[in-house]
Amino acid sequence: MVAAPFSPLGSLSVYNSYDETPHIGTRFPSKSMQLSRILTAPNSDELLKDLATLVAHRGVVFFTDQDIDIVRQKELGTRLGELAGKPSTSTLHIHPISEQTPELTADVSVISSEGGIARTGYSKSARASNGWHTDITFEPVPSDYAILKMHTLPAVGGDTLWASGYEAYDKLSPAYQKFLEGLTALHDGGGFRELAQQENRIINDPRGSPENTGSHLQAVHPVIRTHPVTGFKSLFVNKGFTKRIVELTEDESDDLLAYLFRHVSENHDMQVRFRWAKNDVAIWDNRCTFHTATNDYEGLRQGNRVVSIGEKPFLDPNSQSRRKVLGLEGNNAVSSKKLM
Ligand SMILES: O=C(O)CCC(=O)C(=O)O
Ligand SMILES: [Fe+2]
Repeated sequence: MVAAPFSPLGSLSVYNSYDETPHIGTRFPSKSMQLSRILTAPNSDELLKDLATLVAHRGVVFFTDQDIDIVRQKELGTRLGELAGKPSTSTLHIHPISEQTPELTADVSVISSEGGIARTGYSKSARASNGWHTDITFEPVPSDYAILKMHTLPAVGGDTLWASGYEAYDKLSPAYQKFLEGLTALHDGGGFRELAQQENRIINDPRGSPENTGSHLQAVHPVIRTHPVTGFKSLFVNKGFTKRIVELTEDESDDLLAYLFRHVSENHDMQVRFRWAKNDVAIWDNRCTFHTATNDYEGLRQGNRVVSIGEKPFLDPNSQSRRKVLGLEGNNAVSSKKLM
């Protein structure tokens, strides 16, 4: 029996939208859908709660040619998490090395081809897939939602890719899933520590939660986490920040992490690629996705990002796989018969 496909749109079904791929990404193609108007609508709480649920299910949601300004973008970041039930102590993230300019504030990250956060550790000669990451997982209380508005773009290139952590979990064999559920991993923001030292910058502190303090920029999280909004299990290690599986030897950890990073970067059936146009907005869920920029362009590319802080990652042993709940076909585990 196949379950009816679940629609997480709720009150947003009045707007035209489509799924970019089966497992990740939904787009609102018309600029008549403006986030600025959703924020001020009489039923804004209902619309924003449904948007938070939609992003939690679909991983990333794209909006076309938005007029939202940075003040409203921050309000959106705050209200999405609040309506989705984040702890009252969680606010917008202040990046450890966020640029502070008069027009912007410490809780806005400037994403720029000119340098800063988005370029830390970048090397032109390195493999493009080295860029896969989930934002700020070195924080003890990491992010729930992130909102990026791109205002300056090259003529061509500079796409962003996202991958689904739900599908990354669901595609593993039951034996491997079970093994990973017993593990935790060390996440480390060493690149930002080094950049702060080189440029003589002070590490901002606290960073959106009373628990996100200090300059060590390290945290231990479960390798598989339960998403508090959807209840689905997601893979929660990323190439950008995860350095070590705590319970394994160094060699075992290196090999396992290498496998999991390849699992994310080489399975393009769990990815979506977005080609930006000026003033497009992407909202993604940092609890159940990975993403990477594409550094294939010439010229200036710039946007403003707001990252909000969610809850401490946890694994609820009774939580379920997304495929199971949605009635989608099972994973790739092979029966012993097929092996013979
Ligand atoms: O520049 C991009 O495409 C993505 C940058 C990024 O990783 C972010 O905004 O979190
Ligand atoms: Fe990022």
